[in-house]
Amino acid sequence: MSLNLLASDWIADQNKSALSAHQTDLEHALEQLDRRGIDGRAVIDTLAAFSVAVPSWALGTGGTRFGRFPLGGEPRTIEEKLADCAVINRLTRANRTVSLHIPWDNPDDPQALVEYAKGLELGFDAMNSNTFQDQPGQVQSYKFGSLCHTDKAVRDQAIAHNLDVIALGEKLGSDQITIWLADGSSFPGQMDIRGAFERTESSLVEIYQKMPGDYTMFLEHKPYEPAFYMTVIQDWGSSYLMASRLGGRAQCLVDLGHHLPNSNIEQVVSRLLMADKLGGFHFNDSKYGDDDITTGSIKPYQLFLVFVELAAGQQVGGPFQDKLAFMIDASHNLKDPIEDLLQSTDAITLALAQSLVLNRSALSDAQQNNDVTQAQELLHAAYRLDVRPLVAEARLRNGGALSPIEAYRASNYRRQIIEERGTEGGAAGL
Ligand SMILES: [Mn+2]
Repeated sequence: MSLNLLASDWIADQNKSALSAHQTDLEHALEQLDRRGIDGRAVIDTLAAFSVAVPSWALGTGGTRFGRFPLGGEPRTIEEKLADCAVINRLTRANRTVSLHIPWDNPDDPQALVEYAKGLELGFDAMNSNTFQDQPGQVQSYKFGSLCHTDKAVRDQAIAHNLDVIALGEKLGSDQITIWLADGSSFPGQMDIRGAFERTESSLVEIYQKMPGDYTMFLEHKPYEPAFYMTVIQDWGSSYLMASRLGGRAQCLVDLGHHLPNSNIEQVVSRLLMADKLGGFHFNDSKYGDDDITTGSIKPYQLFLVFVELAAGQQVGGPFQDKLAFMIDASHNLKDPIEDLLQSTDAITLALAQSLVLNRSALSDAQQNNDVTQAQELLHAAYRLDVRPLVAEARLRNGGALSPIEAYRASNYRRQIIEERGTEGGAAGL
């Protein structure tokens, strides 16, 4: 299989020509950090331990409701999706898990899939259920909602689906389920606002109570779309309320694109962290709505500030990975999806690195003394420092590529999978 091209020795070979320039850049970066009293080696250790899950649905070409322009070579099966994820992880060594979407990724034999994934050095992250669209042969329709529906038979079907996803997750070694609460209404008066929340709550309580003891439920809020007037769980406040009513194993998940324009997402992150209700992230970026475009392509400073809040909550370091679920949630309609995910991973890791080189005690002093200028200077000093050599060193140390996109292009992987898989699309699920 084409994966052989991306074996470690091939990547090491690709790295050779850029190695000496990288060493020079790294030494310079470490020197700069040293002058500021920051241990750059410790930063690299944290970066090398970091991993963000790749979503199975992002390997195909996404589209808009107006059209879709497949690139070719899209994975046709869950095995092919995992093969693409493995390529990404071999290049970055920072995407060690995959987040599956059910029923899009329903495996015939879960145990065989676990073995196959292991062979590719991949594990499974949070499972995603889907009650926002009707599947062929489905008895009840989700046209007017799922967990919030007025008809108990529809709610029961949605509850049963979520429990099926949890049971499958158990077989795959996942202990988390992300429930995107897409239910809502498109017109004022269509839905009893309070009743819809209460019905959603009773449905989630049933799922929560039947969840295995080691399982965590993530609630994913969103202000609008697919519904245009209101979503039942529209923001972090409703999400926090619901998660609190459910209990300690229910957490809030922050999808960066699921906020109204100009929302202060880093503040949302801080609040949820403080309340011990932050479960994890869906990383992406957006200009206007839930655009699901490449992380860091529009608001890299916001991404940095989100990581600054995580670092302030002492989520950085050892417990960082255990406490929070980091996932990319993207959809690409122009770029090669693999290149897009490489760029997103790079942006996320860079933001983490920038947050780690922030002089936190000096910032704390500036805040205490109401020295506004100095506070801003300190943030900018961290944000504008070129931390790319640290991120590259973390990749190199883990056996990844110094320049993931260059190595990916040199491998001709896309050309090979177009030959193998053809030019038809469909992997994005919709
Ligand atoms: Mn999401």
